[in-house]
Amino acid sequence: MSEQPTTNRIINVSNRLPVRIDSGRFVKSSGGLVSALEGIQKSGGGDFDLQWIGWPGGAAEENEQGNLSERLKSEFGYHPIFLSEEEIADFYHGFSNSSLWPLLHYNQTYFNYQHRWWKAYERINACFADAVCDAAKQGDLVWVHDYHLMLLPKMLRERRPDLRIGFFLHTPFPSYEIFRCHPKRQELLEGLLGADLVGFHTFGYLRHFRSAVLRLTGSESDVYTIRHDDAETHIDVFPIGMNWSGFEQELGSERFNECKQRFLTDYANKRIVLNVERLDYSKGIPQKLEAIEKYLEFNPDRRDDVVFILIAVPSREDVGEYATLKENIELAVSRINGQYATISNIPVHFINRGVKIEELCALYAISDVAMVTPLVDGMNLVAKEYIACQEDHGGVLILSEFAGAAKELFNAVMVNPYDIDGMAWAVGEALDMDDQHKRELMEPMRRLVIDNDSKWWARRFIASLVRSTGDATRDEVKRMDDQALKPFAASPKKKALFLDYDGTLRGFTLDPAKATPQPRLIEILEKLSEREDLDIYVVSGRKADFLQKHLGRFNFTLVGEHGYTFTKPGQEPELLNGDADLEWMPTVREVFDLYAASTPGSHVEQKRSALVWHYRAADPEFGQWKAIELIGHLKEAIANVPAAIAHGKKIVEVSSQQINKGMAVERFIHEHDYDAVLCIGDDQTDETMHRHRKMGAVTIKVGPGTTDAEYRLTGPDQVHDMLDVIAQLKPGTTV
Ligand code: ADQ
Repeated sequence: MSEQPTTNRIINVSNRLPVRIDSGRFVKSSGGLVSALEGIQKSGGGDFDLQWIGWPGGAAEENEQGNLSERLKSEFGYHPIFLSEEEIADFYHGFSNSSLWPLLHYNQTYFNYQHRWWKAYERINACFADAVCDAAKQGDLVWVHDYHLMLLPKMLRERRPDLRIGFFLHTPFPSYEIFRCHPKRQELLEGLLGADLVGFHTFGYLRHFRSAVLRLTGSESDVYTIRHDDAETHIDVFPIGMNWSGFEQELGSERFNECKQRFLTDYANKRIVLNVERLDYSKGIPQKLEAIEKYLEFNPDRRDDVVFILIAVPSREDVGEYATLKENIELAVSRINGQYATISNIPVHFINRGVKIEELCALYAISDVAMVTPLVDGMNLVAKEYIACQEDHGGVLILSEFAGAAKELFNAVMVNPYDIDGMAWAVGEALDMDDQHKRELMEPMRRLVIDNDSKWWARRFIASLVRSTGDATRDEVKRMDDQALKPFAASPKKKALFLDYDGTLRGFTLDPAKATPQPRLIEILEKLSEREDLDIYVVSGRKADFLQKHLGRFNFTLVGEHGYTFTKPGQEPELLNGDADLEWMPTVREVFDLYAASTPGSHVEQKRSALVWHYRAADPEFGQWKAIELIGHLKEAIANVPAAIAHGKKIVEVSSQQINKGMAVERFIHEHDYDAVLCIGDDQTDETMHRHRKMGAVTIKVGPGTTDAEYRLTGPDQVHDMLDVIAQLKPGTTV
């Protein structure tokens, strides 16, 4: 995993470059991301050099690509990814905009999927990975944007562990119930988990992401960190801001003033309700038009003086649903205008194209009300831009509760965009609000929007990325390496291996009974059991009969129930401490049975010296809550008895305090005069074995988490590799 960033270079990766090619000429766009990134670049007072990788739009002929690529690199420092017509259809219109976009915006009806699109999505993400790997130097920061590139973080992680990878999702992350519908849900999540840091606009999206990760990959998390395999992905909330420096400059320009004066004359004696958005089904335009219709129906006295300006920028016209939406909007607009136009006023001005920046600013500045009413929206910058432009004019913002911006713009008139009557009523409330009240509402929001602009957003994300390290195992615990095996290689005398089973020799399965040794492990164990200089102990929480059944054929001592039972090769099971006090068991059994009955998917396992409540097959979040509740319950029920409560991996276990793995290890070490000892285990119960580190044992923790062990391995696969090395060591040699 990535080390501390060693360079001050950022590779910014987004589907689109901020430039398009028009008849061989480059037309640069000054979108929000461009301005946001200025704040972190050396040229804008920041610390970083920036390179940008993305698609310049359109389909360039193959023979032109080399030349275009050279020019984009030399003129702008951009690395273009060219797409063919077919790739645009499958990757961009298909997978990205007809498959991902609808689900990310809670629209299952418009969700489409074709396997061909998925293959293109994989392929194009891999092209981006190639380009990043070519451009990135050792230790660079990479910032990946949005849903078009969800597989990229993992692809980069696999190829370039030295990079520090951040991902920001500009759309919502929907509830698990929606996200789970996607046929490639698992792959998409795993793709994102390759990042060191994943950012969202709101805490709600972050919460949904955590829940989807837990349910689809089993990886648990706390508020800011997801732990998976040998790594951690940090997650955090970074609400994007608007491009204040760009707007501030525009608001001070002559062309803006001219425009504003012109509009003030054009709309003299009118009240303006402004609507600006991409023509997208997530923006709730039909619902908004219904509300406008209702307002006009019930307010005949306002039909002469209220104008609803509806600017809808054409978007994704190659996707069928967008064409249908446009037709429906046109129909609704002509119906409303036909019904409610007067001789002196046409109520809805529908403009189906983008407007110039000075026109947009002038409209923001003079409009009495802005209606931002998406059905769902990652953030919505129009709301923030409108507020920023209210320099001397106390406008009112009507804002959908379902826009990410609603989490910040606390003084807006909030509406539910599905409540048509409520929206119509909000229009009246906003238009009739007195001036003093309007200013009181607007001013604090304006300060917030300007202070937290897009540059601030980019700085915060990058600062957080610099701090994030996806390496869960980077602490004082050393990575296990061949050097640590020296005692085993050097000594020809007797040595002992104490091996935990679940999570160490074998990965977890939903049904614990199915976690039996697999062929590679069996092969390695066979080799190990042939070594006469090794005594091998499997020290597990499992019952003696399970261990006997699956490992009894080897020449090992099988220690069960965390040390309560042990079976030497070819002998009958014995008890390590037959005098242990187990009187607490019936009380615990009663409590466990209660929780098993009230938690579907959980069950109780009765051992001779312990009781275990398993919840691996229960709903993960519900299981976790119940486990915490159960532990509280147990602490009261069995206070002052010699029993220990442990919250393990999807289990709660109560076992005798008079028995533990460490005691078992100690006994066997005393019985024999071992020249070297190695203990390895993954969970809390194994920590009692790791105490033998002080006595010179080589101690290894498997997976993330705090430990007393000296070394760490990431999971069972690495354990197998290490055991394989041990099995092949020639006694008395050096490693
Ligand atoms: P969008 O869905 O495109 O972005 P939004 O945040 O509103 O939505 O940004 C639109 C931008 O386009 C604004 O900066 C606006 O000024 C501009 N714009 C809109 N209509 C225009 C018009 N008619 N003429 C000129 N310019 C116009 C996605 C997510 C959002 C998220 C952003 C940023 O869907 O939820 O806020 O990314 O993360």
